[in-house]
Amino acid sequence: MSTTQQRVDASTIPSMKIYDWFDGPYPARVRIALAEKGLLPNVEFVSVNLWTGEHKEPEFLAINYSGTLPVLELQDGTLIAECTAITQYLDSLDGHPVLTGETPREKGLIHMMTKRAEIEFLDAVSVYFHHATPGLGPKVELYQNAEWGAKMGEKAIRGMRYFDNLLKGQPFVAGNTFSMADIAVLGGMIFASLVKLPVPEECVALRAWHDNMQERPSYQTWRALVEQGAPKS
Ligand code: GTS
Repeated sequence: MSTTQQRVDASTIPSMKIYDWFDGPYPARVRIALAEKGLLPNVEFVSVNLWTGEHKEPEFLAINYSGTLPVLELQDGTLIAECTAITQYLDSLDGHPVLTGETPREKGLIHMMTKRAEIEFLDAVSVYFHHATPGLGPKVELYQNAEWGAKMGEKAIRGMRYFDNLLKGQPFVAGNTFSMADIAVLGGMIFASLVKLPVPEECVALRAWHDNMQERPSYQTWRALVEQGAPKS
């Protein structure tokens, strides 16, 4: 990827709102992308409390039909949900680093690997959390299927093994450059750690990649935001 491009000049980018929850793994993906691109100062975070089920209330469902976080709101009122879509939007604002690819080949690979990270790992951890554990509690978890949740826990572990194998042969999830796909797998690792789904000992390449990811300033910025704790309501 080109290294000649400059970081986004944040002062030229209009302010945005992001509805999220401070330590959520999906919200983490967007917060890390924002930190990578130096855009955190442009964002006002609006807290939606997952634990009290605020995201399932009619007011929030009017913002995002899917009742999930995060959601980006632009100054003209446009609402963009889905981490990949939000990251794509942020990346299209210009600048460096590019997270979603520059060449057609990079864009295709990053899209594929991001989707794969979701299907094989992150979303599976999420289903495990909502079905095989108490999840967000009885007010939010109106239907639970523990057997399905356990299956998805197994799927997530298989996903970890898949990414471990992949990372034996390349430094980043979509090849030689850090991208949105790395952030998606990182989201899986963040969620797995929260729900105590252990990364198999033998996944040495995945663990080494994870160590590298945790050294990135964007990850550390995200962690610092989490450590500030839940926003006062
Ligand atoms: N496909 C969506 C995306 O990529 O944005 C999934 C978003 C998602 O599941 N977000 C979680 C959520 O809203 C937030 S967190 O679990 O990471 O904190 N979950 C609430 C629920 O009830 O499913």
